[in-house]
Amino acid sequence: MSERRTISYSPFARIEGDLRIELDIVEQVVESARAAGTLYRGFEQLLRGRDACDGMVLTPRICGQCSLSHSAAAAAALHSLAPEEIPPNAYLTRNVAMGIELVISGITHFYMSFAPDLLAASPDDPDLLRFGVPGGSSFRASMIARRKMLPLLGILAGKWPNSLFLQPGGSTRSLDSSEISRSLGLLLELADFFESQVLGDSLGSWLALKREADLLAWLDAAAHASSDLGVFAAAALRRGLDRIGRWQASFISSGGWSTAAKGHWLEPGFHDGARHPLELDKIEECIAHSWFDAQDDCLHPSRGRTQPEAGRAEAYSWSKAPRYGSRPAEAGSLARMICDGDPLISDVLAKRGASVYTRMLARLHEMVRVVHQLGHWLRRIDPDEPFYRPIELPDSGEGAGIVEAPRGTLGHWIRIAQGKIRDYQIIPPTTWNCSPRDAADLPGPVEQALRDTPVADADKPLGVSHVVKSFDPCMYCTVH
Ligand code: NFE
Repeated sequence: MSERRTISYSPFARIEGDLRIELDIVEQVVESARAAGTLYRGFEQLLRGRDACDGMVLTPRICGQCSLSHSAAAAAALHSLAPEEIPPNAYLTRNVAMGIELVISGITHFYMSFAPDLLAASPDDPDLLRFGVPGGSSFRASMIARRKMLPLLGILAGKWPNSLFLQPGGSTRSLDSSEISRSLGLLLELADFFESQVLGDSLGSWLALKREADLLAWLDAAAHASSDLGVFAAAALRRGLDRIGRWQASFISSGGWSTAAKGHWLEPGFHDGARHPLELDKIEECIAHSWFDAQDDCLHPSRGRTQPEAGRAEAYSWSKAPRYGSRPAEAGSLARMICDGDPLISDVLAKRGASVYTRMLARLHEMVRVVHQLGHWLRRIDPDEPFYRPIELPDSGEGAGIVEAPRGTLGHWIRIAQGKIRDYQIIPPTTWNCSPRDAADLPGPVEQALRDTPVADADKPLGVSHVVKSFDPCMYCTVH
């Protein structure tokens, strides 16, 4: 008879918030998984009845990692209620600030959350000692680089987290030319960290890699092989991280980082082997297995409801289950790179699937792309032009603000009447990724990606941890 058991893992070390993973394990391999957000928060209920603009103050408090993203989505949702365009400077400063938030988040995730597990899996590997927390040389360098980004956010946003500089009319923090120069200087220090520590190469040379064969040849050079990315790639492939965390992925990306009312730096889309235009009408949130009142199972967020009902027997998570055209979708760096048709990551995906390795490589690669792009946006800011335009909001109406947060697509849907919030619905990226099953019993992306993960030692489920952390879950955002 085959050995079969169910094990629950919670909490997970070094992830944001409260996640429980329940696994059905047969012959030391995961047969099925359930991902649960075990904390209830209630931000959507908190917002009901408040002033229309309160979302910009309250929703950044959902999370310290992506507070700017929530603030940008809240401001964009209000802006969508008004016809006026905002100045180009507003888009550019928003993009730079959100790009920095993405890089801070990505550095934190790689060095503080993911890489220490590589060392834990092979504690005698001298190459991996650099990833030790808190003493490893790479860990220390990453925390210094991260800290240096905070003054840059101080210049751009006034403060971080929980800045109020993004408003429906643009940015209330105008930059003068000396602040732009200082920002460019700080950006050079960030680029230097990526070149000397992460890549062992220039940003430009890395960005010239277009296929997996280029990457493998690049890894042959000693300076690249001994960089943090080189050591990660070798360790990940040695451990078979290209064979776990795989699922038949569909991807969602809003493109993000718009530089005008229309037009994104990255192509938006829904990708299921081919890219389709992103149609926001196809988004629904289902609650068949969530602790919410289930009068209507799946609703578009503009009609969504958040009515907790803790007693439901068939439910196992405080996360709802977002679906796109009834299908689960992965959000995040890998999704953005695939929807954008990034040649390197698309080729790695074709060869190695939506695996732990591909997902982590996509996050590192995207950070390099963003760091490279930040200078272009900064240099396009014109200090003599406005950053803000006063916008008159209507008393009633409904709108949506969709942005790309570090972990993926983030949407805020707002309905106001007589200047007050009637309804506010939020779908953060980890709600996409860590969603529970839906009414058709379709598991969410993390649940599907955990299938077939070997669990040789149930007391040390490192493979499970690699898979879960490759999605960089933030459960505070998930359950908001
Ligand atoms: Ni709480 Fe957040 C998520 C991100 S949503 S970290 O999930 O990135 O803006």
